[in-house]
Amino acid sequence: MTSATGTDSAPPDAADQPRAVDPPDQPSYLADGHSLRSWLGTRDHKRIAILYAIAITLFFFIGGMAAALIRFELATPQGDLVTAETYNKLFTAHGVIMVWLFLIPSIPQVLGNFLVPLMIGARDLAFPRLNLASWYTYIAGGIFTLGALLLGGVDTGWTFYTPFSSMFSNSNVVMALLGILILGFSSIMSGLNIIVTVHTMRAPGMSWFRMPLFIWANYATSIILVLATPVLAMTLLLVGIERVFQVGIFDPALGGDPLLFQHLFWFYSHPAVYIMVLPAMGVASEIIPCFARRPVFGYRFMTYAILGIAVIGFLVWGHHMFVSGQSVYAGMVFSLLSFLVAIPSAIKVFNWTATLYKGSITFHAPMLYALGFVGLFTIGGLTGLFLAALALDVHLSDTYFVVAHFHYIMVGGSVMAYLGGIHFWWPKITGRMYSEAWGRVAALLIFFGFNLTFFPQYLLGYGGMPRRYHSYPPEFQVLNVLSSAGASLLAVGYLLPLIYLTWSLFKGKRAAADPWRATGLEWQTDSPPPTHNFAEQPIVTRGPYAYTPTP
Ligand code: HEM
Ligand SMILES: [Cu+2]
Repeated sequence: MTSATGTDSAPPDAADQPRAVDPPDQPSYLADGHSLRSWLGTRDHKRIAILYAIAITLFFFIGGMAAALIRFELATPQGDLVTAETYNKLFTAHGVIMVWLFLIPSIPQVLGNFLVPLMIGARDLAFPRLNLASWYTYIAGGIFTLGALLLGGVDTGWTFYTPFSSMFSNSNVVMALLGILILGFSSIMSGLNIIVTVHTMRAPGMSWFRMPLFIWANYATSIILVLATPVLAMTLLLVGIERVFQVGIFDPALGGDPLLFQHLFWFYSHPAVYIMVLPAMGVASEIIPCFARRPVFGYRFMTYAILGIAVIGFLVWGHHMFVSGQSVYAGMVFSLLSFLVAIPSAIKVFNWTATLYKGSITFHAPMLYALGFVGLFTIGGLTGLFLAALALDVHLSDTYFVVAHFHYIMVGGSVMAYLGGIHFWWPKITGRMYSEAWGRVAALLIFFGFNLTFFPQYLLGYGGMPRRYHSYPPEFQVLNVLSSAGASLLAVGYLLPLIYLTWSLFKGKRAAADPWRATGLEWQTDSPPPTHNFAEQPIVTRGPYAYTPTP
């Protein structure tokens, strides 16, 4: 391996003193064709990552608009802005878009697609055409799903509980189910691609335990994607069949079993929450060592924890059904198993913290996001334990407490990490530096706005405010107003990166190959990388995270 090793004791200082940039000897992937065709027909994983980035950003802001309307409605106790029915359609649109069109593809399809080959020293993913097919499938599913949500709407919630969804709802359920079904195929294609790539395309010397944790995280996520998504596809298909052909599957009036739906749905959807958070953990594991100038504490344990989460995550789905009427004994087992899944998560939090210990920490924008991720994920995880306690969940189930719990993990955790990763790898992806000052302002604003939005929701839920209603008793108004105010700040916080990152594309300083003095393979090629990633095949001679602290 070349250079990079010599400089790793210096703190990252890219924003303050950019290093000289050597002229690249090969044209970058961005310069390799400028026509629309060269983008829409590309097989380059880096370009496909950008196609994904554009699409998910669009969906993120559409989903965000639904959230804004929800928070406007909840600023007053009366249901005065929209009707109850429209409100149902709004939270369904918000949930469906954010889960399937944004969170599931976000880190794996954008950062994973771009970085997995670079980080393991490969020229591309194993199946470049499948990669492009996955993007087109995603777009087709996205158009279908969005069409269902906007043309008439869907009022079932993102969970599509039967028999309401299969027999009683008068909304666009079948079209939405088909859209999500198509999106599932995209997930499976990409999952397979990553699995085969990690198995077969690693550079010489890159043994399993020399792989960066981001690769481990994406690998484990891909296994979940491939194993769990077919269950969702089948379940949605069954709902559609019951709805269209009146075959009794879930509706008790036709001889079906509504709990069967909940079992099948959560058998996918609990593992799916780890699809959303494992890649985020991978991002944090790259950023924290770099800005603490310390190797990850307990690398092996981190890999075992990732695998542990992926496996145990398949065994806890029944914790979503404590009040559904499932047997108490099943509930006890699911409660115990849910506590178990917290152990590997806690190991990770402990190890990130221990990585910081005695490090030379600098608070650049990516690090602010990564630290925000750790804190908010921890709060989300701990409140998950409240919910996993059988008796407590009887009180908290279907309240705002649950809403706060999963937003702390999925928004405080995954979205923070996604933004952290975008900031960390932005110089590599685009070849440009963004304004560090604005980066820090946005990270702090998002952190503050996030907490103001969602912390009051824990209190509301604990006080008994149920989720999914468009009006509420007046005593809940103060906390709801705080939450809506926080949401406004958060919206500004999310718009800021859109502005200064776009600006940097045209006016930002040119980025060096390794502006943060990071040690991963992806930093050893140009910024932005040439089409085939590396001028010569990298040979790996050491583990990841060869950082040493500055005295
Ligand atoms: C320490 C690990 C975790 C535990 C013990 C845990 C526990 C729980 C429990 C018991 C519920 C059901 C509450 C109810 O409906 O009454 C729940 C809901 C939920 N959790 Fe977690 N959770 C954990 C981690 C996560 C993670 C990592 C995510 C996402 C990335 C997540 C996302 C969700 C979502 C989306 C829901 C609500 C789904 C809905 O009803 O719409 N959880 N959690
Ligand atoms: Cu769960």
